[in-house]
Amino acid sequence: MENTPIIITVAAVGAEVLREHTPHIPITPEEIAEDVYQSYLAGASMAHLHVRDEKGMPSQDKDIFKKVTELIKEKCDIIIQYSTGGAVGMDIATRTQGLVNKPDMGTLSTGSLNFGNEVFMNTESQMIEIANKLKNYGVKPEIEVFDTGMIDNAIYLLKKGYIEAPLHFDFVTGVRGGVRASKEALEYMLPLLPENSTWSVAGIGRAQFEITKEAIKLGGHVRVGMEDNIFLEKGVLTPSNAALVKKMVSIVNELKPITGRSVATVEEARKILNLKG
Ligand code: KMH
Ligand code: ZN
Repeated sequence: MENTPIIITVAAVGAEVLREHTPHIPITPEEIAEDVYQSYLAGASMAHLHVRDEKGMPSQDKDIFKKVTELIKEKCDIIIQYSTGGAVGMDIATRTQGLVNKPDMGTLSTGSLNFGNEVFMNTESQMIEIANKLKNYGVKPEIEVFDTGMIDNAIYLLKKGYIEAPLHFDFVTGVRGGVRASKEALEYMLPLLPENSTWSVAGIGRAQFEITKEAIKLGGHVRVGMEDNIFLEKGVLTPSNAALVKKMVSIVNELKPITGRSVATVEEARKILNLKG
């Protein structure tokens, strides 16, 4: 689609960033919901959600997910996407328990990767287990690609019927040991995607705004948020996720004379992603 509106996803929390890294990371259900709402007002049409326990540590508790989802839905109709990745070391049952709440989307990482000194594990049988759960609950997957070979694993799952086209991919670029946050890497991966796929790009740390600019020019969608990057500028912690979304919106608008693309509304995003209204 020419001039396809740009879906901005806000990845507000993640599993790795703690209060000791930034005092601004939202932790409680109320804090997460409010920052997601402010991000929606700024231009985000999808929320990639992780949740935290009362101590601020990563959790995949289905009741906390439910609470956060209800609080967000009281405020706005942003597309809700749950992480099934959780934090490294969690088992699949723990990671996927929230799907019972039937969010609009859920992530599906199609391969394993080093995360520092640990491994984010997604073996073939684990991927299939997550894909089956997504299917059973009627939740559309977002395929998380941390490295190039993970595209082929997604194609394998598609051919075997565990997931259905059209697929939506998110390239999480710039994790050390995974695919680089570079235009060249995107140009290598894009032709590998199955026909009619949609895709977005996330960049870790400083790469967040550099690589999302490239994604916009190449026709993709973007993800920003404190899960991936806690800085608004060099050395300046972002006061909120909404501030990162606002910065992304200003980049979209700066590039508009070249791309003709605007920020997608929730309605437009649902249409692009083939999601029910
Ligand atoms: N926290 C990472 C280990 C996802 O949300 O699906 C996994 C992750 C991917 O964040
Ligand atoms: Zn995540």
